[in-house]
Amino acid sequence: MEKYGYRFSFGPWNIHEGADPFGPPVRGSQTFDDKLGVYKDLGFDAVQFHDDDAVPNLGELSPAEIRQAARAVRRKLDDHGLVAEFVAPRLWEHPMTIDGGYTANDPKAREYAIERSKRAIDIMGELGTDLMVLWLAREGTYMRESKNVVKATGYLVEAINALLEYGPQIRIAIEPKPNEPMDLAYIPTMGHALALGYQTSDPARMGVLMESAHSVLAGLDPSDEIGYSLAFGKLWSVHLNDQNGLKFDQDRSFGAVDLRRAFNQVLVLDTNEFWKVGMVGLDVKAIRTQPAELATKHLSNSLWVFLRLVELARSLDVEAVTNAIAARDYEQLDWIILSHLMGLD
Ligand code: XUL
Ligand code: MN
Repeated sequence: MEKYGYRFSFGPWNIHEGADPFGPPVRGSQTFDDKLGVYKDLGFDAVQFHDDDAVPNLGELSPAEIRQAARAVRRKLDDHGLVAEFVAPRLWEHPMTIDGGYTANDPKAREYAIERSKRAIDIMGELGTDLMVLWLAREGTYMRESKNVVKATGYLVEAINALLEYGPQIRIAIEPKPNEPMDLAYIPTMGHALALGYQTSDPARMGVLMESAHSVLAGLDPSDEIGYSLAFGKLWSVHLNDQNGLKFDQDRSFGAVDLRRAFNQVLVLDTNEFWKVGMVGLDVKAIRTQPAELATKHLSNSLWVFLRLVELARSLDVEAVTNAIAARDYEQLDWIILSHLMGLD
């Protein structure tokens, strides 16, 4: 399989039992070891982790025991020829994070969130990755008057500064999302995430991860969100997927809803040589109707769509595009793109 220098990743949560807020699991669980076994077969190179994907019972373990457990996971990765791309502290399930982690009103909850994130940095060290992803899931409100946004923004900067100090080698990529699980999130877009990074004690170690579905939920164009962060040299990872309008976060297969929107994401990544900078993460979920034995097609389909769109990006008639732009004939430009995607040129 020609991968054009790209490396691909996904997280164990992307092979999923199919539960949603309205119904129970519909497929059997696969163990972490089972999941590791399919990465290479599907064409993937790297694993994305939440802290407790690597060390499931981390709440009951000492820092030294957490490190030891993470070392065992590293050996499994080595055995499969895989690497860890990033670790993300899961700050949205524990009772201490009901009202948020870093921005909770309760100082004990804020302390919990920072301490737990430090354990995630320990795990990163053992797994051999310098990248932490922060999806700021509950950093926002259900009830706007319940928190003070100026204070909360300060808490976010303080928490990130504490992590940058604890892990002097780490880089942090913020993954913005405008809503879900919160009604309104504090860091909904790439612009918010970038600005927050520049307010921290070490902006050079602060970047972003763009997820297509999250951009669509924010009413924005994912390729513009990618391009904006690339312009600052800050796009360190992506979660490509697709999203049908302003609904729940669907995590559909890449390109499944809007192939042209997917093409434009690949075009901006590829023309800016993203393969030299970061991995292509596919944060996709199999739809609930898939049986367990067919619940990895969303991953392989997404990867193949990405690679085919790289080919289409590279075979685009650049001269025809340039001429159409020069003549301000954007209907012709429209046709060049559509006919290329349909294989008519
Ligand atoms: C949530 C989301 C998460 C993060 C990882 O919508 O995308 O899976 O990507 O914590
Ligand atoms: Mn994601």
